Amino acid sequence: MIQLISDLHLSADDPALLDQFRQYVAQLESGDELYILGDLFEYWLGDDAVEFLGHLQAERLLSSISDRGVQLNFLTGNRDFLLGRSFADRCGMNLIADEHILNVGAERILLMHGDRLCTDDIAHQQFRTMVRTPSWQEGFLAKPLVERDAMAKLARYRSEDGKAAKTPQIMDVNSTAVDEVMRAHRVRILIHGHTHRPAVHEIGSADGAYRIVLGDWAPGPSWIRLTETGLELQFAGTCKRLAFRGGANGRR
Ligand code: LP5
Ligand code: MN
Repeated sequence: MIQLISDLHLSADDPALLDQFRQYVAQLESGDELYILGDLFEYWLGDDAVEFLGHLQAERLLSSISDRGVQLNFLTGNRDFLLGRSFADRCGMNLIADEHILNVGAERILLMHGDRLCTDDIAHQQFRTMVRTPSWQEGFLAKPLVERDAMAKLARYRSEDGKAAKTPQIMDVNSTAVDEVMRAHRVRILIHGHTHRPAVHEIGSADGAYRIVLGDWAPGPSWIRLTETGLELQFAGTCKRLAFRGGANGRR
């Protein structure tokens, strides 16, 4: 079975959330696949900062999941984009690209974190471009942890401050960006997180095309269960289902 989650925003300040994650993963069995679509962590300062950020228990939990034979796949979000191969290897996780194609039966499904699709949010796209530059990352990771932490806290503060002045539309995905990325990958199903607006959207511009958005984990877990015949999105005690038509691949 395949399951997908995103936007837990784990932090050492919230041990109850880690407990919820532990309870959720307990139902996964050997041979299952778990896809984490970014922002598993509240913020990430580099793979050398696990102890500093109080994430040793989270690391142990992730390792125990992969030790049980569950395939762990991780694509980074705008909070934990600095999570790298060293941490992933320690936890037995595969790192996958922000535009990852998941083949399930006859379906090709595009997986993303989602922030790249928020193209109306110019300030975010500028910030994103800067922090995704290898030279910027090299410089940041070379700084002492305390300095990195201060910068991250300032960025978080500025982000919250900036969000208060943005309209909900600006912070949602742009429909043209969605259309373009789905056409480029020739998919009719896109799954992402980031916006914390869980839903199954039918995309009007193409027949039988859907955008499915995972929820965050406040107040409770949100996940997608995926099979060859369809998917179920769970959030806040609600379940939305989508049946795959089958055989419609590559029509876009
Ligand atoms: O994260 P969220 O959901 O609150 O908001 C996002 C966008 N914000 C971000 C910024 C992150 O929250 C910061 C994450 C910290 C990562 C830690 C490591 C790297 C440290 C980097 C230090 C420079 O992604 C927000 C969107 C919103 O989603 C909805 O889509 O609107 O975008 C912004 O707020 C863009 C802002 O312009 C970001 C401004 C950050 C400015 C940083 C300056 C700090 C300089 C420090 C120099 C000493
Ligand atoms: Mn995000």
